[in-house]
Amino acid sequence: MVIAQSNTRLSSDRSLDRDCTTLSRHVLGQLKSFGPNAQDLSALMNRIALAGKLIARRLSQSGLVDNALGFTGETNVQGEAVKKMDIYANDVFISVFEQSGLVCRLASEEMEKPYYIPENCPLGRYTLLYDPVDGSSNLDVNLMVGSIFSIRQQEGNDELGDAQDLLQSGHKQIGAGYILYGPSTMLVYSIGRGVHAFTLDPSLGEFILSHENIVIPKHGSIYSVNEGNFCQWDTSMQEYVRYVHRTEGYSARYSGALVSDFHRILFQGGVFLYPGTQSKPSGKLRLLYEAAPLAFLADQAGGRASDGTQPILDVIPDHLHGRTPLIIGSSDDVALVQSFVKS
Ligand code: P6P
Repeated sequence: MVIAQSNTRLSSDRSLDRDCTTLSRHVLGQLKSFGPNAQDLSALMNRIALAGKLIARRLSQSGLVDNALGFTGETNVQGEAVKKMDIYANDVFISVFEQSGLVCRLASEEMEKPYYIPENCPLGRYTLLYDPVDGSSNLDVNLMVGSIFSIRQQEGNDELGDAQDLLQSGHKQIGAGYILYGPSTMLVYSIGRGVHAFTLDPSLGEFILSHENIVIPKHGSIYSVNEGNFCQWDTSMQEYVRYVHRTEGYSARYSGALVSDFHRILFQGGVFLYPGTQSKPSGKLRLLYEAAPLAFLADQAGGRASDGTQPILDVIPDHLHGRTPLIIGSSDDVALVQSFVKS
């Protein structure tokens, strides 16, 4: 049979084209370039995707694999009990980047100091900051967890080896995103040109574009906060929650995993809050690898992220594991929370 020679497709099936919109192709499309910088960023996102696939695989088997779950018996720099999956996921990111030639440092919630790529490995100019498993308390009960990442460029040559150049505002981020390990594994990212979501197709072993140019609704019915801390909050936060309690149209959703709660708000609107408390005025969430990357996404998707008095992206950390109160989500809902802080 002779197939007519033409430059048009023979089938009108568009799903093939969608299935070919992989993460690396999308990044190059976003940058409209095939130059070395674009190729590096595309390769870096691909390595993050590989980390996500390895962690998703481990999570899917964790109930059946000896020593996959539970605590290590150690505590991390945050003073939190470390789970075996925290360590596994942390090492996954190191393993996928160590020989990549794309990064010079890896900074993680699980490591007091950044991991410097060894001299016998190729060096790159990016630094990856990440929370390898966000929502660890959900691990042993098979609930949603995620990984959060932030991409920065090294500035200067860090001659003291203390990564002081990382202590800059969130505006310095080149890109950011997260991987959500849920019913499907999704990777959501931005490199400053909108927010896009990819869904892992296990049969292909590829993240395929599923949602492009995501926009957070200006308002949503969801408010997401751990009300168990109510009595420790500043009165302004207590007043906001009292307002919500007496106003129709709100629904409380709180999963114990920031990535999961933010992901819902990214698609459906609403607001997530983790305020400071009297004993911990800076709250619990870490700025550089939790709040700032999600604030980057929120900003790109038309939402907002604040520490209650200023945009999260403006906040300059005083150290690598600095914490911040976080109010993030729909622009109208974040503004409403802030109005209570002002009053
Ligand atoms: P709490 C998980 O440990 C985490 O860092 C976030 O993912 C989550 O939003 C928060 O802590 C939950 O903290 O105090 O409500 O259990």
